[in-house]
Amino acid sequence: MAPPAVRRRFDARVLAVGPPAEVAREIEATESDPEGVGIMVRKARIYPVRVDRVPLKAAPLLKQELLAVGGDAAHARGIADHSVASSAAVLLATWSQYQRLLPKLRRQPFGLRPLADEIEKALRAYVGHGPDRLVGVHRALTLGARPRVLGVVNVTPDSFSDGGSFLDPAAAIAHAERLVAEGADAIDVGAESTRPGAEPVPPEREWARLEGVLPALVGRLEVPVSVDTRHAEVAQRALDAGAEIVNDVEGLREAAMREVVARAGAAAIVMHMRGTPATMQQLTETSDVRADVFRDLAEATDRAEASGIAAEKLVVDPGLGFGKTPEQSLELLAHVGELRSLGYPVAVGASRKSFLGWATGETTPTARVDAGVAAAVCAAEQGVAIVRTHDVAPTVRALRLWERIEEARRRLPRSREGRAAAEPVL
Ligand code: HH2
Repeated sequence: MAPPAVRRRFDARVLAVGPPAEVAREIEATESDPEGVGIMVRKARIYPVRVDRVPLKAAPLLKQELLAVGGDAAHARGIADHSVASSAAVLLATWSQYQRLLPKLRRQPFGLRPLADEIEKALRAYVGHGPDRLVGVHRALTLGARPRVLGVVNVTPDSFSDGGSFLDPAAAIAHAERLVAEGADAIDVGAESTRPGAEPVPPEREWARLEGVLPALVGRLEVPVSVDTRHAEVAQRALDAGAEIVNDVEGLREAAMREVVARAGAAAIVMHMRGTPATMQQLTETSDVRADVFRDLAEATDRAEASGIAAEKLVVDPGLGFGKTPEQSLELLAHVGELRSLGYPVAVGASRKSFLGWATGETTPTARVDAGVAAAVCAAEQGVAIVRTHDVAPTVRALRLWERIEEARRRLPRSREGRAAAEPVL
């Protein structure tokens, strides 16, 4: 049935607004009472929150309390007939509704108090700006409105996209300098390919490749240097040589690696991977890749903090392409912003990867540059703090445009009330 003909009198327009500051400005534009801006901004958007393993007795109470504040919650049908012991749930509420919900949940039994604490922590982390600096051993990487660009230098014969190009130290150093001139905010140097099925490189050989490059970069570059390694011995040597960040594709799985990072006071990128590069593509089976990656990264960062690494030194990364099918990598990229709920800055590396080829039909890594740039913008839209890329110049150009667009979105509201509303607090 065709919709009825409507004579346009009111110019009804669905507003493409996101951040609270933008909503506040739209409300101000109606000349509404400034007192009301804050109240209304908190009603403008629903924050769906997923929680797992909600006990049978808690789930109906949770739904009831949400309904009482005007929100809702979805959980397993089996909660009603007691055929399940627990359930995942998706909570649907505005900021204003969470403000009323959380104190009520804290007065309830069956684990609803710790659940309220976790929901609050996730919401605060998600809407917050995150830290403004990632402090390495000596130097800091300033984080900001636009993602910082981590330029890749692979001192390897066999990396999937540039293997052999920079095995010669002089070539690697010149490449790193070029990437910094193109706008890289930090340089990630690696000497072991971790592409699917790659031959492991013994730590001595890995360091032998880095030795002629990494210390020279520390001396020459204005930007922090990160070492891409899964070996504690190599990380130690790199940190001794002045690296600031350890980028571990095994997510600080090894106690020895956590000790090295903690002792040095280095920053660390905790990347998600199941198994090892040799086995990971046989480990892609999962019913919910986002839930798995989220939980694994939460556990990995808990372990890291328990080993003495300060929370503000950590960054999380979903590890696109590492033990993931192309569909799973795309799903993770599409929702990468939800990792902000963990409370750490998020890094993502998509450039030239085979899932981009799967999506675009480009079979050679160097033909996937544009797709990698698009992936970086997709990550920027979701509040990712760091993008790791081989293609610094086009990525920086695209992110500069993105930053200008973002500034247009985040122009401050006029009124004091509006500005306060743009920084929601629970
Ligand atoms: N991807 C690669 C290597 N290291 N580190 C993080 N944090 N995130 C990533 O997505 C990531 C990473 C794979 O890319 P590359 O280093 O170019 O390939 P290879 O492992 O073949 O050297």
